[in-house]
Amino acid sequence: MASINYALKEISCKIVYYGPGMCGKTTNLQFIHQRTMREKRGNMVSLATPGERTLFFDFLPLEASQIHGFRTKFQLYTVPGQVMYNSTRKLVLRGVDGIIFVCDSQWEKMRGNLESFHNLIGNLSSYGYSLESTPYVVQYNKRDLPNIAPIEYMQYVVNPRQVPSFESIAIHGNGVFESLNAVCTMVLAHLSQKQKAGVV
Ligand SMILES: Nc1nc2c(ncn2[C@@H]2O[C@H](COP(=O)(O)OP(=O)(O)O)[C@@H](O)[C@H]2O)c(=O)[nH]1
Ligand SMILES: [Mg+2]
Repeated sequence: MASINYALKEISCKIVYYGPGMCGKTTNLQFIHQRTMREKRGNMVSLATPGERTLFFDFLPLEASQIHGFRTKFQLYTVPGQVMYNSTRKLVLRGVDGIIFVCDSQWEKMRGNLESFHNLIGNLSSYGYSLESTPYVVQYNKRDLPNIAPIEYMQYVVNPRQVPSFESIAIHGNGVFESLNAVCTMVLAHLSQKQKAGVV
């Protein structure tokens, strides 16, 4: 959950890019890192795992929105996609504030998308979290490829709750900041609701 540092007047939120291997999670982070002013971001750090990499970096959004005088800071993480790394995936979800569920739009990846979606639900529940209580958006990536499923079909498969969704071409940056901004806005609204309710 978001950590609030009263001394520094800073709120830190954790955003996780979740989805099957090779769907474009790292590409999202790389694009954001490239396009964010140096003073607004920390270093992008790669934690190497044998086959794939989990990445995170500190990120201060350009708006640097002040909520009741607090600076907001977002830490973006990706998870390793392959089935064998489930313990790492679970660990990265610990304390998550918001999720961008990234899908690969190619027809042959539909099963992988759905498996990853169910894996997300299962891993969240191991911490007592759920999609109902966690702000998240869905990103339909690789819209530039020829063999892609229509959005309506993908919505039916991986977005039963009809949360905000975005088409993207992460290699060119299309839809990347749109997805990030949407989830960050949802996370801050969620936090402010909890504050009002006296939960944090
Ligand atoms: N054509 C196309 N390729 C993409 C897109 N996004 C990512 N890729 C490619 O897909 C591969 C896997 O991307 P990566 O970000 O490493 O996936 P991850 O495993 O989810 O982190 C890389 O070769 C990327 O260049 C996209 O929107 N369109
Ligand atoms: Mg990756």
